[in-house]
Amino acid sequence: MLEYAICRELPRSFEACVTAVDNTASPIDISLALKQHEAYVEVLKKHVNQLIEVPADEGHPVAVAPDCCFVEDTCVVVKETAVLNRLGHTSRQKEIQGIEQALQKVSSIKTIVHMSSQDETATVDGGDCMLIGDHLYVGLSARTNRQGADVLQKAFIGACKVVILDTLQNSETLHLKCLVSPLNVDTLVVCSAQAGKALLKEMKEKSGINYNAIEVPDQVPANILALGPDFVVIQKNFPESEKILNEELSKRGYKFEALDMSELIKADGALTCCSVLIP
Ligand code: CIR
Repeated sequence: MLEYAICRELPRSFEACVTAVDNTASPIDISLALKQHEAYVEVLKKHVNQLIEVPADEGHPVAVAPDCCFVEDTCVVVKETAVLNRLGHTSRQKEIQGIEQALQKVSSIKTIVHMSSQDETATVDGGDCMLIGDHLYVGLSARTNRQGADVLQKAFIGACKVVILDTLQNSETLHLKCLVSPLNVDTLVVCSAQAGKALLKEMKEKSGINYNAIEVPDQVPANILALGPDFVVIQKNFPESEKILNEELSKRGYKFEALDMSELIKADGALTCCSVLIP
């Protein structure tokens, strides 16, 4: 069982969040968003020993607070070290306040590095970072830059191998984990679109690891949340991808639950983004 997870309450101001990707999406239904987030937290409670819940941050101007439930972007944790990111969108940079206290409650974390004190031009969103075994993949994107990847590389020296990926840079994709997410150390779920294929190719080439891939046609359900060795959370409402995941996960002996995250998707959130998992 996972030892810790950090999540953050959804602020009422989440209602004002807009999608960067699809500006035709209908407005966020805040009551439904709160219910969907609550259901997500309930699943975490069942699969994690200690859940650290950070209160919502309603104290900032509207542009800052709404995204604070997407805690994944605020930090990267590898073994005994946590890096508090300098987030790629200036409106989100204050979200690390509150997360530092949560990280201090994790007994396995001995060092907390503030990215901003290492390089004030560095930016990283945790959604661009994916730890698989002892490889930390860092996708350079509109949110994550080379300086940010360098700070991670230095902070995690001896703890993992940092593999920097370039493929996202020229794509419309917000984050690395919008296209790919790990089921376990050997197998990834990948969006079968061209951008997903290109990313998987780069990961394999740069790591020398021949990952198995479960390909799904839609981008949103390519983001799964693996909670421990045999349980996975997947997205509801994407029938074609859900059918593939259902078959592939059952075949591999995984149990899973499908969650409807329609209102969080409207703010470009998915499954991994609402928690930081610490083994
Ligand atoms: C943003 O644009 O930063 C948020 N509206 C969405 C962040 C989602 N984060 C993630 O998938 N890791």
